[in-house]
Amino acid sequence: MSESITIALTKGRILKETLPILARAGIEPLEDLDKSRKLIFDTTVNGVQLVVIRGTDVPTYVRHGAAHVGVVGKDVLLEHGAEGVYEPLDLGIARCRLMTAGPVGWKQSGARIRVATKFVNIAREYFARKGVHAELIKLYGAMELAPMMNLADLIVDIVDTGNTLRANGMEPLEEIASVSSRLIVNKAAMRSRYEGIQTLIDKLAAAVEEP
Ligand code: PRT
Ligand code: MG
Repeated sequence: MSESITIALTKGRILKETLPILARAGIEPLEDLDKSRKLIFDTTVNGVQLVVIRGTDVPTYVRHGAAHVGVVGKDVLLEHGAEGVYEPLDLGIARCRLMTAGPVGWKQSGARIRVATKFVNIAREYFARKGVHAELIKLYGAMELAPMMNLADLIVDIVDTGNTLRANGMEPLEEIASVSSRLIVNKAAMRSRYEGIQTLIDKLAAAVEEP
């Protein structure tokens, strides 16, 4: 590839599922990501670099062109916006659902409900669309604790198996969105590095199709 391409990866569970797809596309980090404290990695492909950062920072790096391409959960794109980036490929990994959840058997009594979540934008839009008057309480983690502590009536959170909810006396209620990880691309880079980036998209698309 003539021009370098920097790929911003979401650390954590998405990274674990992204690396095999990259490997099938012929891109492997030259060092073990888990054993290194570095954040930038060269790869087996000359000119292709990986950076490993928090999911919520991935759209920011890609929007500003600091990274040309990124891998991030759809939940992050829905919550923080996807301006300035294309979303050309669903990688089909880290699948889960954004849902409302509440204590088992919970029924709305008053006119308004209190909702604890880290997805305040998604939740605000969801309840507004339903015409439900919801007071949103922003949390940064352990949403399932909020109803038990009488901080909130409901939560909006990511659900996969439902085990976390069940372990805390809660049940999933309504699905807001189905989530998987997406490839995003900086809009200007898509033009200026068209060949390299389109080749990368094609290789990743083929790698996703592989069983
Ligand atoms: O560390 P940070 O604050 O950034 O977030 P995090 O710890 O939630 O990150 P991480 O590594 O878990 O990855 C988050 C991304 O993975 C999300 O943006 C989603 O796109 C995707 N993903 C897929 C999930 C899950 N599945 C998931 N199950 N993210 C979180 N969970 C959590 C959920 O928050 C809940 O606590 O797992 C619990 C529910 O799982 P079940 O199986 O008990 O229902
Ligand atoms: Mg984490």
